[in-house]
Amino acid sequence: MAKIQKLLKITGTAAVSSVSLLPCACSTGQNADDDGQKPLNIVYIMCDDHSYQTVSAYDGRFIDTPNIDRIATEGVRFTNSFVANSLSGPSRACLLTGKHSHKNGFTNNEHGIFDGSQQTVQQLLRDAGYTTAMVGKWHLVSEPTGFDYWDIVDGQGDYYNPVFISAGGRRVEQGYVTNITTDIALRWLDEGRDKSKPFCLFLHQKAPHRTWMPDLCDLELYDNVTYPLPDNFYDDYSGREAAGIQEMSIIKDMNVVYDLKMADKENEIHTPENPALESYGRGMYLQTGEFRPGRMTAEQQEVWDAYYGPIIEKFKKDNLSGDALSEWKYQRYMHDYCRVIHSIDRNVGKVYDYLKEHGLLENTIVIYTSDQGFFMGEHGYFDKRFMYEESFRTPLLVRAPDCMRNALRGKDIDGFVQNIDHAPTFLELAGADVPGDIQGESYLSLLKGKDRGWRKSLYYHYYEYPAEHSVRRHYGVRTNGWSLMHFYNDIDEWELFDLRHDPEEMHNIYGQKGTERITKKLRKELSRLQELYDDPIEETL
Ligand code: SGN
Ligand code: CA
Repeated sequence: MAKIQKLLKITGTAAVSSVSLLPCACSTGQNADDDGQKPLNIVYIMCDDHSYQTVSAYDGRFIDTPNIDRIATEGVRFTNSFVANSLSGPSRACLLTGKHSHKNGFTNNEHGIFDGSQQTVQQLLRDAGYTTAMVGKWHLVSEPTGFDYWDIVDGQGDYYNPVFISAGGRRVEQGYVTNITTDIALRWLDEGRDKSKPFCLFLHQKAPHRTWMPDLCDLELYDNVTYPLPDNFYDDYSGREAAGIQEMSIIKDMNVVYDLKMADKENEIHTPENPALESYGRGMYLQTGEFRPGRMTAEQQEVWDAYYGPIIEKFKKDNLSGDALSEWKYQRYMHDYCRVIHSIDRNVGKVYDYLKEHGLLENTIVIYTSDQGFFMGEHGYFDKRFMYEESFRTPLLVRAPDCMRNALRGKDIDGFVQNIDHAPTFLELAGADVPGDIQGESYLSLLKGKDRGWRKSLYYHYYEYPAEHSVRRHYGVRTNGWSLMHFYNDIDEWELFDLRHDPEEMHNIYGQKGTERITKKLRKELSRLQELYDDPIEETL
């Protein structure tokens, strides 16, 4: 412990990084009035793979996130927030277009290239007089369009000393990605934007994406915490074929060297989890991704090794196997993941403080969400992709500005919202027309406490297969109490869950006696949604 603290002092890595913010010339801006009719500023903070289970506003079992929670306590918490396609690139394309994947063209990460010439919310906002910026993870392959300013990480981005790409070219930023991304965004708010216009800032953190690398100052955090194992960690997937044939199991697929950083100097730890990675020892580890030579500075590596070294030694000595090994993996995964979240929370606090200090909270809507949900060991999984609740849902907290929020402060909103809804919401906030081809709905009415006529069901469609993690293609419908999904391509399996009685989705009751009526109703609703969103699916394979 003392050694690590000392090393931290040497490297100068600190909890709060050191961007110097110039005094702000603007105060509340000129774009809000008391009844919220005029355009408001928008700060949209989206993380990558942040599960609602690890936002304490939703679930207090794992971690405390006071800064993120404050958005809910001073604003609202959406209790039914979902995505349309639980994967990064597709989710971002849904966000920016307000359309489902088959309409915006970006259905999967592996082959997608976003067509930036199509209609996007950022361009429409610009047309409506806003200045727009995009900072952080972009992941849409083509260059960003429609922003006055953009500064994005390269692909997935790196945790340490990340490469950023802007209109001016590529550069390496020294430090930890969550701090750097936040600082760039605040610098734009402070010095970069046209202060005569309302602004819309997309602040997209790369964290907490795999491989969950904490900031050096957070390495020891939660060391004494033991995380509760989910009830269904040892799921046997009976009756759920698609659930069983994936490759995202902590037990069988999570790699102790690659994912959990057990790269011993002697190169003795090899990983039996995944045959493709069988020889994934330190030698390989040090050549890839975050650990390839030159990514971390020598000082950073020294702090890192000082923390992981003893854990690696103990891991070797203990020589765990079976359930003990699986549960050890789960604990390490949760430790790293929660530490990464802690840094996000601290940086959300930095954004909040900036807005407050500069009088901007009064006329800015602040949104906190993730590009999708994430499994924290439920069904034995990490990753996302499935229409199962943990990955289909995503946190959504909204702090409306003072002029709108009095009636709603600290309340829950339970209407079904989806990531295609942000674009029309932002446009309505801006006082701009919402084009007819946008498929989402503005949730401004929900924020104002009105939910008459709001949607009662959601459509989902996931496409990325064959691909990493082997989650089969599927589409489905979710209503208040039911989830129906159809896995297709090289499989033909329907799954039906009674969410009121089986919230963990362990019992597929599709085809069982007594479910005929509800199945018929849901199949009809599914067809209605496929027609509504113009996503005709061949049911016969
Ligand atoms: C990477 C990860 C996967 C993850 C995808 C998609 N592997 O390929 O585990 O599912 O991204 O994630 S890694 O070894 O490269 O980390 S997404 O959030 O970007 O869609
Ligand atoms: Ca993601």
